[in-house]
Amino acid sequence: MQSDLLYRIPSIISYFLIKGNYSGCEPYGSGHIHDTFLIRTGQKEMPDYILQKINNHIFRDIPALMENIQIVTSHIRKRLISIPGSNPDRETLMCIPANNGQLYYQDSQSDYWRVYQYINDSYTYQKVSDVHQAFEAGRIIGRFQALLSDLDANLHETIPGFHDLFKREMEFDKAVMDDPLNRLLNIREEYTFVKAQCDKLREMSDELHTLGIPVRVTHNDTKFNNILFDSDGRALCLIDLDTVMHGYIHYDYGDAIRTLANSASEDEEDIENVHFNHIFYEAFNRSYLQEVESFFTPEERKWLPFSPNYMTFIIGLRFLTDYLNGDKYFKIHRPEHNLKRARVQFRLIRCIEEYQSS
Ligand code: ADP
Ligand code: GN1
Ligand code: MG
Repeated sequence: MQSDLLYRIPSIISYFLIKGNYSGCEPYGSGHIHDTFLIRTGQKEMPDYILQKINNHIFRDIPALMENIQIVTSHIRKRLISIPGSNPDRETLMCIPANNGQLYYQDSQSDYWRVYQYINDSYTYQKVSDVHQAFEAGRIIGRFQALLSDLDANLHETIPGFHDLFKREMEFDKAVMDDPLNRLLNIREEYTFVKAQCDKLREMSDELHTLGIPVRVTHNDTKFNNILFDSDGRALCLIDLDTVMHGYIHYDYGDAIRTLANSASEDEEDIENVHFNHIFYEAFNRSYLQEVESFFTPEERKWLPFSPNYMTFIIGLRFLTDYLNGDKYFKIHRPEHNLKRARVQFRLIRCIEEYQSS
């Protein structure tokens, strides 16, 4: 798929206001959603760029999506400028406009494209390798929320009900009813697990909505590989801002723990390798809680410890629903990939529960 796109890139990139000349490109990263390319200018003094073909089956309103990203990155940039020692060019994404002034370009095949300045000397990881990385992840996610805690803006809901348990359960129930590929017979155990978890997590979900917990600006996709690190192991910023919208801080906290305290990767084949790494969890908490101290409320604290269970379940349920529906949402690389991804998440929930009751 990406090789079909490669030949279109020199023409696409010519519509964006990049500095320097295009000298080559290559597929980049391992996201599940977009097609991402690194664009090289080949000139030392000129930046490189990230070009993305935006998945517009998932994100239906691209102007609204890009408007959210622009609002959020401009606000972060403004805040960073007043913080001594910060480097706004490396600590938030920078959108590069197209030559018609818009932050995206729609080509003759109706595909949407966008460009970010490439943050050089930066790295993403699928798995945490040491305590310092976990600590840095907590710091950068807490800092992201703190920097946005004073943003008063009406953001678009880029994916309605993204982390809504009720909606995700309904989607699962529909997939079970439709069962277009007769896969239901492969998920007997998972089905029972899903129904039991929905009953358990409903209380948290209801209370988030009724307890007066503040709705803030949240990232909503804080998996560990959406954090950019520099070569000294310092976290630079959160990337992948498509789902930045109004939400509860629990979503970001929970999604981060789901990925960084899993001793295996999301794509682990052998679920026996999935364990909850409480050392990484505790390191994350130390820095995260320090960063959010200035705005965090006691009501928010109440559900924080359970948000890893909630988010791990929501993502596992989405993988399982996608498996039943025929793998239409998440890119897969092998048969039963989404089923196996769901099993990893469900096993992780059991490990988290064991840790919590110990
Ligand atoms: P997806 O939604 O498909 O996960 P991302 O926006 O996370 O897409 O981008 C995919 C990968 O591209 C990231 O994991 C990261 O390695 C790289 N990346 C994205 N933006 C930048 C950037 N501005 N600078 C450096 N690397 C980037
Ligand atoms: C997707 O874009 P990416 O790969 O960071 C998904 C997240 C899931 C994640 C699971 C817009 O994230 O919600 O948690 O996969 N993003 C969207 O790996 O659905
Ligand atoms: Mg990503």
